[in-house]
Amino acid sequence: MKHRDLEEADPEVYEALKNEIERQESESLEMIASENFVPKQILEAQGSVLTNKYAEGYPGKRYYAGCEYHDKVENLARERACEIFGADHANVQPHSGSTANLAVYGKIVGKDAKILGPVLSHGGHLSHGHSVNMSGDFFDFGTYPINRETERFEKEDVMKAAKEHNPDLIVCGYSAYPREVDFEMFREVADEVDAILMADIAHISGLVAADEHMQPFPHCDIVTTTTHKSIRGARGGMILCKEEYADEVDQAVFPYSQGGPLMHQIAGKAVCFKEALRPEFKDYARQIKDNTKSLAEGLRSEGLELVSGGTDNHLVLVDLREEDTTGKEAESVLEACNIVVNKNTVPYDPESPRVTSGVRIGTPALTTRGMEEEELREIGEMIGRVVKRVEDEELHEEVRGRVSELLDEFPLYSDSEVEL
Ligand code: DSN
Repeated sequence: MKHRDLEEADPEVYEALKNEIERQESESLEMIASENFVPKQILEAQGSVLTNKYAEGYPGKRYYAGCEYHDKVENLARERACEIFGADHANVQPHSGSTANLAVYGKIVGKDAKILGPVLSHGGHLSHGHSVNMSGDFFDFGTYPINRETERFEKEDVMKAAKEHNPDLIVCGYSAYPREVDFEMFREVADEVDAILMADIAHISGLVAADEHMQPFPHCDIVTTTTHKSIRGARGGMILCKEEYADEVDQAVFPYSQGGPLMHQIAGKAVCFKEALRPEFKDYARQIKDNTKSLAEGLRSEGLELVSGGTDNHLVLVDLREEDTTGKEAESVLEACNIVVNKNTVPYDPESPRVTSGVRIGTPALTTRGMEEEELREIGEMIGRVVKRVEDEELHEEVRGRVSELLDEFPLYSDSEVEL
């Protein structure tokens, strides 16, 4: 086997990677609510020799020999995850948040089970029972809506849906919900219909880790998450649970729904959890929330409406129903201004999911760059102006200029001594 530098071995892939570093560093303001930038130590763990080994099973109970260091790494990840989230047990092997959810549905309640999840267009995720997703195809999902008046999930609506559907498991936790998830309220509903309560905290796990959001435990029985959004770690998934579900959760992941774990990713998760346990991470999570509030103020100062009137977490959902544009157009015009957001349905959206009447905007990635309230308020104002004047090329040019200045002022990787 001959080792070569990537540049020499595969110049095409090398060039694409270099271009992507450049894009992330200095071409646009990253405001997709589910994205973030990991530090070099996580990239290093993910790019490690742990990719070379099969490690089916769990620490101390592997199917192949030679797993001493894999056990060490996986145990570190599991212990740190339990410490962060106050869980009795952690399974760090799911390849993604969707596979974590499917593993729980498939093994914990089984294929004939009734499950209750949020309406997708009211903030849910495809893996919460949408008909185009395996979750909606294989399981009998019912849905609960967001309240039309408050634009929040209210107990009376969830209870009504739960009594009608009589689920074995209820899913709470969302991809586009700007408010705190009231796990305690969901517990009350779950108890009323004798259902298991599962929270999907993929979006908010960084806030939960820092105690900047209500804790899902002890209210929830099982908690799934990704590890690469607000918690800022290696891309992947995880399942946390109370002791009584520990064995079943482990079986749900391996051998029920996955084979060999991606041990290099698990190393990245372990490093992420170490970072999340540092006091600085609490400051980061607090800053995410402060930044999102400032972003909301900036948007509102330009006359834009926000779903539920504001935000408690890392994202806002702009309601464009009163504007002269759609989510699709706003996303595209903002991208042309080098501000990256995504179109998103708003509750009771008259437009299709391909067009939508909203945009979802998040702050974890810009907070990682070091931006604070002043910058986020200014960015909110810029977004507001662009959305109100989608055809004003002169304004777009001006915004591109200011975006470029902000990117220079808040470097991502380029001011570090490490080479990527
Ligand atoms: N794609 C993610 C999001 O943007 O919310 C969810 O998996």
